[in-house]
Amino acid sequence: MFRVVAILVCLAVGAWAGTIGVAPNPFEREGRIVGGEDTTIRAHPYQVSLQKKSGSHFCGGSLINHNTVVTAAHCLQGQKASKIWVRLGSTTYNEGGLRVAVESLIYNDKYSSQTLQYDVGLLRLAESVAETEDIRYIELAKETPPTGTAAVVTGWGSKCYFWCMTLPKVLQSVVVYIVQWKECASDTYKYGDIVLDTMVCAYEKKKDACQGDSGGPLVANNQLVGIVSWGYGCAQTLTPGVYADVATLRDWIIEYTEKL
Ligand code: 4AZ
Repeated sequence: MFRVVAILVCLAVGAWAGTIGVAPNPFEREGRIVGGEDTTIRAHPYQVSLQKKSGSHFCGGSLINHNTVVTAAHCLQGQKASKIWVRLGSTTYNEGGLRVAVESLIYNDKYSSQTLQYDVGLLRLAESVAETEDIRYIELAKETPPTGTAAVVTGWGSKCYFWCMTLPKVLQSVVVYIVQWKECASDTYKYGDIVLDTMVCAYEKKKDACQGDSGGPLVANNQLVGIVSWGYGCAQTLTPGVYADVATLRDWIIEYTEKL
């Protein structure tokens, strides 16, 4: 999500977020999760791409059972299920694997676009999807891992904050380290009290999630720990990526997976 500093950049580059990955542009460069490397869907088979009908990628997500994807509320606000497609089982967001329609969506009614609390939502797929080597359901973390735990964030989002206007076609991954919300809100980092208890941070110098990774998975010990949510820019010093905290939001996810 764009916040404060990000808003200025957003103004500077116009309606960039809306055209991410699709518009040809004069500053074209390869993009990816900041500081990451090419990976495969087989290494992260729970990762999905949320797409428009046109095939443009707009957010990530994680498959949690045969027909449910967890993503960020801010990826779903103002959207219609009938206008979203999900690509699963492909290293490249633009081809391969399965492309499935969405039957319904919901996001946490406590989600606030001001504070970004409760940034969690669900999609019900129009088809049931079986597990394969390239498609797997991921377990939800029951507890937030301790600060310092290694975690991996993946996605087809931007490689850098300025002048990275196209998205990588190949899935990117990067290792970052958990920072629990209270510590993330401490003077050690730059956010202060805007980091709240439904959030968990993850940090590593010069490595981060970025625009287009939103909604995607932060995974530790083979469990979904976080949902890419927001940050001040990407990979800036002492400004961790901020994620929706799956352990805190787990009861909501389980309840609404049934009600969806
Ligand atoms: C975004 O705008 C976004 N560096 C996602 C993640 C981060 C920043 C922005 C974290 O979707």
